[in-house]
Amino acid sequence: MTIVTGKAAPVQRLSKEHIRKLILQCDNGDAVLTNQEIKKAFEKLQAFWPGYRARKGVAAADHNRDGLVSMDELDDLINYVYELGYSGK
Ligand SMILES: [Ca+2]
Repeated sequence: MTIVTGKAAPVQRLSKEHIRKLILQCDNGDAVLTNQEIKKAFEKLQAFWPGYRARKGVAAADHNRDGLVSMDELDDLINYVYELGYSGK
């Protein structure tokens, strides 16, 4: 079996710093991210399924299982978004 390694031309991937700013823009100021706020961030990223991505993102980052992403959990949410490889516009 031949493994195809050819890849499309690299696109400008969003940096983690950019993702952090974008996510924090969606926070209502209480420094805790709800599913709705994270969904808004994915809408900004033009995700195909923002609601689905928000649920997965919360699941990946919500270590204390309160259904919210607090600032000490934010890095894991950023890593989740980063691994999806969104590109800038
Ligand atoms: Ca949490």
